[in-house]
Amino acid sequence: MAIDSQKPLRIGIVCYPSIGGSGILATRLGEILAKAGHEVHFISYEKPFHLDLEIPGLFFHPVVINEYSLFKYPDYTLPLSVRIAEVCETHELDILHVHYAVPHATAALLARLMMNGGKRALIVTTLHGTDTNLIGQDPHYRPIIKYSIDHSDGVTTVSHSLKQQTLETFTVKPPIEVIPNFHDPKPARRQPEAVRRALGLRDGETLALHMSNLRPVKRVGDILQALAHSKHKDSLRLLILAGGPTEAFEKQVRELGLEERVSIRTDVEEVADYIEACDFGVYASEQESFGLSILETLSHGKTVVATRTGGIPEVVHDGETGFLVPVADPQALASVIDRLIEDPELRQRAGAAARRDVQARFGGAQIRDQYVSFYRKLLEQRG
Ligand code: GMT
Repeated sequence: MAIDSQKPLRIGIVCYPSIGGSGILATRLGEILAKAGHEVHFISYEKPFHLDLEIPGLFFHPVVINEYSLFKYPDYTLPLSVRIAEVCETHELDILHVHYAVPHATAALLARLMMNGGKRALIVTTLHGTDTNLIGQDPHYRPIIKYSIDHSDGVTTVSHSLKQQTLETFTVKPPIEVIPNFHDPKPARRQPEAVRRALGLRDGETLALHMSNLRPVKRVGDILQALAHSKHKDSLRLLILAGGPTEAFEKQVRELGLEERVSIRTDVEEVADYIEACDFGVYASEQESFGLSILETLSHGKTVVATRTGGIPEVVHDGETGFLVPVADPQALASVIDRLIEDPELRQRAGAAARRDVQARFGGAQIRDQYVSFYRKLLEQRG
C-alpha cells in the first residue's frame, strides 16, 4: 500500500450513488484514496454502486430521508446537511469533497453553518456539467448554484471546456482547478470470442459499442440513423449498454428495420467484457463535459468515433486515438464507421495509441495525486 509521505487526510465524499459518471468517478476516487492510506467517508442516500466497503479506511454513512405529508415535495438537502455535519464532527474531517454544487455543496454549506465553530472541513466542489449546462441556465436555480460555488473553499471541473463554460455562465469567485476524470481498466472476465458468440455475432461481423444513460443529450437516435446509413449495415452490429429507459430507441430500431442489427442491454454491471469484445465505440452526444464512457472505451485499446463537443476533444486526439465528427450529423458518423469497418489496421493502430495515451494522461494514481495536492494546498492556505 502506497502511503503519502505526509499525514493521511480524513476526507468526506458526497455524491450520487447511481451508475452515472459522476458517481462512478467519486466512488473510484474514494477507493484509491483509501488504498493510499487516507480515511474516506461516503455520505449519500444509498451505498454508491460498486463501492467496495471491504477496503480498509472506507466508510459509508447513509442519509435517512423521511417523507412528511406536510411537505408537498420530498426534501433531500436538509437531512443530507444534518448527516454531513454529524460525520464532519464525529470523524474530524479535513476535507469534504462534494460532487455537484446543487444540492451537495449547498448542503455542505448548511452543515458548516450548523456546526458553528468546531473543526471546519474545507469544502471542495467538483463540477461535472449539469450545474453549469443544465440547471445553471434556470433562473430559479442559478443564484443558489453560484452561491454554492462561490462559498466553496476549492472548485474543480473535469475538463478545460467545462471550466470555460462555467466562467462564461457565472462570474465565480474561487479559482477553478481542472482535474480530469480517470479510469484504470479492469481485466475482462470472459474471452472476447465467447462474448461475441453469446451476442450472436457471426464471423466477419463488426461490433460497435455505445454506453450511456440514453438521455436526449446523448443523441442515441443519431447513432441508429448512422447505422441505417452505413454501407456495411448488414455486417455491422451495435450493442448499447444502457443505464436509462430504452423504449423510445426500441421503437426507432423497429422503424429503421434494424432489429437484427441492434442489441440493447440494461443489465450489464461489469462493462469490461463488452468493451474488450467490441471493435470500436460510437458516441454522438451534443454536450459532454468529459465523456467517461469514451475514456473507458479508449483505455481498453478500442478507438472511438465521437462528436466534437465539450470536453471530448480533450480526451480523444482526433485522427490519432479516435475520430471526431460534428454534432447531429449521422451521415458523418456513418462515414467514419464505414472507414473503421473497411480498415481493421486503422482501428487497431488508433486503439493501441488510445490505450497508451489515456494510460499516460488519465491513470488513477496520477489523478488521485492531483486531488490530494489540491486538498493539501487548500489546507496549507488556511494555515
Ligand atoms: O452524462 C450524464 O448524463 C451523466 C453525468 C453525471 O452526472 O454523471 O455525466 C457528467 O459527468 C461525467 C463525469 O464527470 C462526465 O464524464 C460526463 O461528460 C458528464 N455529462 C455531461 O456533461 C452531459
